[in-house]
Amino acid sequence: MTAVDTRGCFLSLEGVEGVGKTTNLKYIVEYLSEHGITVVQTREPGGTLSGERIRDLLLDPTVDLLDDTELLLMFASRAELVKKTIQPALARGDWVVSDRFTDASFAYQGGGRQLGFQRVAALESWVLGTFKPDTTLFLDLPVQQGLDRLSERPGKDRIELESTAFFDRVRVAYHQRIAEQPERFRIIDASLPLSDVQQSIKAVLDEVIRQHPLTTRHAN
Ligand code: T5A
Repeated sequence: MTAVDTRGCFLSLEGVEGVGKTTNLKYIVEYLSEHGITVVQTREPGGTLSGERIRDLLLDPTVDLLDDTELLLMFASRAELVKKTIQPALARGDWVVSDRFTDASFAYQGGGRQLGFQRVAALESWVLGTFKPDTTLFLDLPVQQGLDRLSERPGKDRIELESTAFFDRVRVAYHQRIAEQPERFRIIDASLPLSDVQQSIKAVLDEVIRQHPLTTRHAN
């Protein structure tokens, strides 16, 4: 007898600061729910009780961290999230949508902090094995436009205090990841008006829904 794969689907959202991930995460969760899909929404760093404490430490502008410490804490938060939330949800047949995942470590610590991809890949292999999102939506926007969108927001976290050159390296590193794993990524032009961005996201979601016909659906 052929085994039936009822595993849910894991989507991640990536991009440099202010590209609209949080705004569009809400849209994604609503769209999938309207299609009868049970969705677990999460974020990185964070998403678990311990992970949210690690997030507070990572983003606190008064805390000075070594780059290695920052990378290790990202993976500590990720280990908790994957084992306690993401993998159990997928095993139930639920979908998981995460505001950032491991690609952010490649982009921010590997690229932005210039630790290199190899060191991040070693931790990825140790903590996650081969586990990765099924599909990653990369919201792409010139760095300065993203930073401008955040300019009205009061206060900056520890990473938002970085220079434009840092975020330029982050964006380049994301594009390097996309070039290495093109089958997993969908690039969304985040410079367009929100309604157009959401049309592009909807097209990706429709494609992914078609690819996962066996996912358990709830009645609306
Ligand atoms: N990090 C994370 C690492 O360094 N390594 C890692 O491994 C991981 C996982 C997380 C920080 O941690 C770093 C990356 C980050 O620096 P965070 O608070 O989650 O911190 O930061 P961000 O993920 O960057 O979240 P932001 O809230 O800053 O940006 P978003 O979520 O991308 O943007 P959003 O949705 O809040 O939108 C920003 C503004 O733009 C408007 C929105 O209304 C909002 O005002 N907007 C648009 N305006 C015009 N046109 C559109 N299309 C728009 N879309 C949104």
